[in-house]
Amino acid sequence: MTLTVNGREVELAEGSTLLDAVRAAGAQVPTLCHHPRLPSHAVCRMCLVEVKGRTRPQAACVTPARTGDVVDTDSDALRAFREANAQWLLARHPNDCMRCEVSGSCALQNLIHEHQWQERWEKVPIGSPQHPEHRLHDHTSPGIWMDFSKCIECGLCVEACGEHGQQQFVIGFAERGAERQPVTVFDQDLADTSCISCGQCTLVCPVGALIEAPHWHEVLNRLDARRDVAVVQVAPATRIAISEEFGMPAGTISTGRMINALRALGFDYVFDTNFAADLTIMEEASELLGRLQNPSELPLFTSCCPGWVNWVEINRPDLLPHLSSTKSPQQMHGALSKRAAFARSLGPEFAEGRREPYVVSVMPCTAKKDEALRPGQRGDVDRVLTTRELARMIRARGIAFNALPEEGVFDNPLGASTGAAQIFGSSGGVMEAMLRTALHMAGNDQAGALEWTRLRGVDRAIKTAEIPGLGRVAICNGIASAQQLLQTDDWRQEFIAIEVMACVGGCLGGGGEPKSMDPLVLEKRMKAVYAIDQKAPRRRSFENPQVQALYASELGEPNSDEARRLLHTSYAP
Ligand code: HC1
Ligand code: SF4
Repeated sequence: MTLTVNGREVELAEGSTLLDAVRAAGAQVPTLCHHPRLPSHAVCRMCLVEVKGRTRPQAACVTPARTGDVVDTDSDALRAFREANAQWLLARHPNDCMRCEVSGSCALQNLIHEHQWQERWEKVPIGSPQHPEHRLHDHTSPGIWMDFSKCIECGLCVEACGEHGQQQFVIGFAERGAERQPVTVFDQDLADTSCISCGQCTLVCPVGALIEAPHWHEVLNRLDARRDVAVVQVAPATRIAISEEFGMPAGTISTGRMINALRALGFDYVFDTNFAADLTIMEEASELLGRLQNPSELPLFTSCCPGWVNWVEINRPDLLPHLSSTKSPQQMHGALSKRAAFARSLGPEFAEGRREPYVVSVMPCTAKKDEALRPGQRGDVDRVLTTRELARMIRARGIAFNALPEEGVFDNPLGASTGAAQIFGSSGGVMEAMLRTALHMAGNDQAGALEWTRLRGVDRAIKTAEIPGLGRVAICNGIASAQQLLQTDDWRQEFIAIEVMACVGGCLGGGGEPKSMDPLVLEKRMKAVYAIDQKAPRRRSFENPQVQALYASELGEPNSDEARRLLHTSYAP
C-alpha cells in the first residue's frame, strides 16, 4: 500500500493501521491507550488524525490504512480535540506528580509536558468523579500496588490480565460513562483475588495506577545508614533490560555497568543469582532423575517462577506434588548468603547467628516480592527490587550509568556461573539448562546437542521436544499457555518435565522489567541472553567450579540432607 502522511509518501504492508503509517512517515501522534502487544480500543482519542475525504477525525490506532489515503496529523481542529481530551483526563487526575512513583516516566505527565498543557490542570476542579463504592487504593498485595485515582481508563491492565494477556481476569471495568473505572473482581482486596502477582498490569500501565510495591526507598535508607553488611544478588534478565532504562537499545548487555552501579550505591557484596541458578539445576536435574525411577511422580513442573507457583496454589492445588521442591535461585541464594559459609566468613557474630547480612535481590519480577515472604522461606531475602526500581535508585544517587565501565566482576564465592544459568532468564531456558546437566548425570553426554533450540523463542505458546533417553518435555511460554496445556489430562502421560514461566518470554518479559513500546523488545532481550551463554567458557551447571566446591565443602551430593535443608521447600494448599 502507498499512502501519504503530512505530504510524505509511505509504503506499508497490508493490514497496517494509520498509526503504522504515521510512524513510518516519521511523524508522531500521542497515544495513551495503545500498546504494541495488546489490541487497541481507541479509548484515549489522542491519536486522532484527519484523512482526506472523511468528515470526522479517525483514531489512528484502530483505523485500517488504505492505499491512497492522504493523512494529516496536525491541524487546529486536531489540537483542539487533543487538548479537550487532556482536560477531561486532568479533571479526574490527582495533582500530585511530585509524590508519584512513576514521575518522570509517566505517559500522561510526558504528554502534558510536551504539549505545555499544564494550565489546563489549573482550570479544572480538583477531585475525581469515581464511583464512591469502588476502592481506589489497594496495598494489600506484597507485589502490586493499585491507586486507581490515577487511572486514565486506557484499559491496558484489563487486557494484560485478561483475554489477550495472562487470562487471569482479576481486573475489569465497573460502571459506565464518566464513572467507569477499573476494579478488582467483586471489589476484593487484591490479596484476596486470584492475582498471581505477575505484574503484567504494571508493565502496561502508562501512569502510576498500577505499580510494583516500592521498596527501593527503604533499601537506599539502609545503604545510606551503613550499619549493615549489605549483599545484593542480581537476576539473569536484569543485566540486559536495565540498559533500556538508560536509553540504550533493547538487547544491550550491561552486566559490568550494573555491578559497578551496585557498588557505587553502597552494597558491600555484589553477587550473582546465576550462581544459585546453577545450583538449582544440580538439585532439579537430580530430582528429575529420581522421579524418572518412579513414574507416578512425573511430570516434574519447574518451580522457579513464583507467578506460576502462585497460580498452582490458587487454582490447581492438586498439581502441587508435581512442582519441583527445589527452591528458586533467588531463595537459594538468599539462604546461602545468610546461613552458610559466606555468612560465617563475616565474623563470629554472623557465625553464631547474632547478626545477619542485609540481603537484597534485584529481579525482573514483581511476584519475587511475594516469593520472599513464602512460609518457610521468609527472611532469606530481605527486600526484592524490580529492574525498574534499581534504575530509580541509580538515578536518585546521580550515578551516570552509561558512563560506568562495562568491565566489572561479581564477588565470590556466590558470584560464579555458567551459560546454563544465564539462559534461565528466557522462556525455555530453565529446561534447556536442566537437560544439559540431566543428560550428563544420566551418563548420556552424547545424547543431544548442548543447544535445544526447539525450546527457545517468544512466539510459540507451547514448545515441545523429545529428549533422547529421557522422554518428552514441554515449555509453557506464559501462564495462559499453561492453562491451555492443563485443559486436558494428556500432559500426565505425554511429558516427563514441563517448564512454566508466567510471563511471555520468561523472566525477560517479567512484570518488573522496563516498560517498552518496542514490539520486538522480547526478541532482542532474548538474543542477548543466548549471546551471553554462547560466549561463556562453561555452559553446563555441573562445570561451575564454585558449585563443585560448595558440594565438596558443605552440601555433599545434590539432594543430600544438607542440600535439602538449605535448598528445598515444600508447598501447602
Ligand atoms: Fe528469573 Fe530465576 S530466571 S526466576 O526468571 O529462576 O525473576 O531473570 O532471577 O530466582 O536465576 C526472575 C530472571 C531469576 C530465580 C534465576
Ligand atoms: Fe492480573 Fe498479573 Fe496484574 Fe495480578 S499482577 S492483576 S494476575 S496482570
